[in-house]
Amino acid sequence: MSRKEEILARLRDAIVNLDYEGIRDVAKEAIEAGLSPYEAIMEGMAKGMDIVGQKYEQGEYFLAELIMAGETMKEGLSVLEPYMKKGEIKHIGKVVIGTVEGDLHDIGKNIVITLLTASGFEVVDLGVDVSAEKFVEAVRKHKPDIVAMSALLTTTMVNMEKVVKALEEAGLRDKVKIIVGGAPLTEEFAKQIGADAYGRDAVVGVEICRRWVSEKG
Ligand code: B1M
Repeated sequence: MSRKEEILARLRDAIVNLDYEGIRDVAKEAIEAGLSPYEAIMEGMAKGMDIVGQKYEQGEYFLAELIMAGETMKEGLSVLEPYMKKGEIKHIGKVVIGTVEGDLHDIGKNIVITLLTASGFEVVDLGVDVSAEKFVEAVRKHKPDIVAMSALLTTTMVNMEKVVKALEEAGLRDKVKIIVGGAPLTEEFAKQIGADAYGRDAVVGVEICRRWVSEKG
């Protein structure tokens, strides 16, 4: 196993083992060893989150462990995020983003925000449990190029369609591109609800957003 693989495995394990105290040191080590913060997040910590989800499904972990895993991930991110920020940034576009109504998961959304910001986007974060009305209000107020939505529950992903419909009813649908993301989603689902794209992960999502603003010119 290479040094890089070893550190990625330790980042993954820190999440799986809910090592809130230890993850900061592993994250620092990752940076010192020359790993990019992106790969530390996507190839290390996010892989650990998948395993935590499986353990929860299998009844080995419970809600308390999910909460602790979330907090451990945030702790690791707090070390890595400063290395992703650029100095003076000229904004290339504006994104309004939120986790949809009924859904409190925000780790994936926050990673997307970090990557968008690092890529030069101005981001308006509406937070979690965001209603269709709030999305519409934010589009009116901030006039973004892109609306991004996140959902982690099969019971809340349906609320994404409500946002698309509400934007249509408000006459704002053709003013923005819409991208959706989150573990239970698929490309097909995104098409079905009338979104313009599905972000399989944060990196792909941000690439799509970059392409859209560069096409716009
Ligand atoms: Co929850 N939870 N949870 N949870 N939780 C899941 C989602 C679940 C799959 C676990 C499981 O059963 N295996 C399951 C959903 C089952 C289902 O719907 N079919 C579940 C459940 C059931 C629940 C509760 C109902 C549990 C309960 O109360 N009994 C409850 C619901 C609360 C609510 O929202 N109303 C709940 C609560 C929680 C916590 C609060 C404890 C905590 C969240 C903490 C937080 O977010 N601040 C939590 C956690 C941590 C998880 C798991 C373990 C991890 C989620 C995560 O952060 N993943 C999760 C299992 C899993 O997903 N494997 C689970 C890491 C993150 C980086 O990935 O968010 O997918 P993700 O984001 C990715 C991509 O999807 C994409 O980019 C990100 C980075 O690559 N992406 C976008 C996301 N949004 C995007 C937007 C874009 C582009 C890309 O636009 C540009």
